[in-house]
Amino acid sequence: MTPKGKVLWFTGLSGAGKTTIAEALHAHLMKVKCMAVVLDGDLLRKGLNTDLGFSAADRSENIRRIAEIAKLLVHNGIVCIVSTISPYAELREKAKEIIGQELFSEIFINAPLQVCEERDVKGLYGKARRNQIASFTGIHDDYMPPVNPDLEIRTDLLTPDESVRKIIVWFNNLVNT
Ligand code: GGZ
Repeated sequence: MTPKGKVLWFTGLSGAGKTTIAEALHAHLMKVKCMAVVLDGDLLRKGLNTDLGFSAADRSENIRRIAEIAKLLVHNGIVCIVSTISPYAELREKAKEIIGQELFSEIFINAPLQVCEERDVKGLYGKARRNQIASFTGIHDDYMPPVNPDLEIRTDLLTPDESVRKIIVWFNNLVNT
């Protein structure tokens, strides 16, 4: 039987809008009776992944664990909206391998670093610039943008509402073809 679930893997810089869009998309899917969960990197790091930091090895383990959870959920017919920076292409490839290519879509939540830094919703970029946070993505650590994402959302050009609507249109097309 083909599972009805899908994994929508959001990748993007801190402050690009991943969490905001993930939550709004989740609310929409639940409203239309589509069972969905959000797996948010920042929240998981406060519980399941509290032992992990931001070295390359720890980011890799973080993504591996999140991909394994998404795999379990998606095989139960659940739409998983994963919201993590997942900064390196190889990490996202590994997640795709774990989950299975046919169930995995990569969605690039894209805003230029300068815009994310100006937003600085949590004050993390300021701390990173003052070296109060080490290995911060975009400042001391690389973010490799997806080369060929399934969908790109430019949050510097679209409102949050427009961003979510664009994903919904794309998602409806994905599940109905
Ligand atoms: C990147 C950091 C860091 C460093 C703390 N680098 O925007 P946020 O705050 O709410 O989400 C970010 C979160 C990153 O967790 P992920 O699991 O998404 O990262 S990864 O995919 O790279 O494993 C950010 C906060 O944690 N944060 N320190 N040094 N983001």
